Amino acid sequence: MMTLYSGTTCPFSQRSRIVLYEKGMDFQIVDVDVFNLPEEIAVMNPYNRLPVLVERDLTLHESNIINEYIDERFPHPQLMPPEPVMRSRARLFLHRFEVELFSHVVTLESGAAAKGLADKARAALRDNLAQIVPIFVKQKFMLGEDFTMLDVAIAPLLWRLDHYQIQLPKQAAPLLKYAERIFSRPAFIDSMTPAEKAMRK
Ligand SMILES: N[C@@H](CCC(=O)N[C@@H](CS)C(=O)NCC(=O)O)C(=O)O
Repeated sequence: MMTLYSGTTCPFSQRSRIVLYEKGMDFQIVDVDVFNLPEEIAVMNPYNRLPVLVERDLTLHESNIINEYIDERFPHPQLMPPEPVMRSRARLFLHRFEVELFSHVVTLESGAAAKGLADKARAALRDNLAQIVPIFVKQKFMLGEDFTMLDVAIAPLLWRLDHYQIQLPKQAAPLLKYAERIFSRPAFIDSMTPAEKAMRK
């Protein structure tokens, strides 16, 4: 059985929890306090971060790498596009999310960020999210009509917009509607910890 070491408030861990619940197979989640990491995490992940996935003699870190492994191991429902061109486009998007969005999420998550830095991170997130709004005027999910790994990757950020004190302009309504579509999925609801549920009214 797979075991996921997951931070109870960690957006990257939430990504992997969403994938596990979307697949509907047997797994175990070990809740970890991100601000008080047990020593075993450093043994499993040289960067001492969550999430970490263990299955028999395989130990993985990095949420996107963990998620692709789960997707290949349990192919239904498939979350990465099946065909090589779309698959590589999806990977490029995932990379851009990390550079343009989640680098700023990391700043906000590290409670130690100075106020100026945190405000810059909020502004960058607001502006970069505003740029993807037109996608959702035309389609239901990031890559088209189906829920994919890209929707998994961005969902924890969309859930935390109020929690991070990010205010999007009125024109972002299609993005917020898209977020609601993700939030209503049973796997998304099941993936949340009590601390995450409390982040949004
Ligand atoms: N790029 C990593 C980011 C993981 C990450 O930053 N995890 C945070 C919690 S949300 C963590 O473990 N922080 C503990 C620390 O840095 O001491 C991923 O996608 O898994």
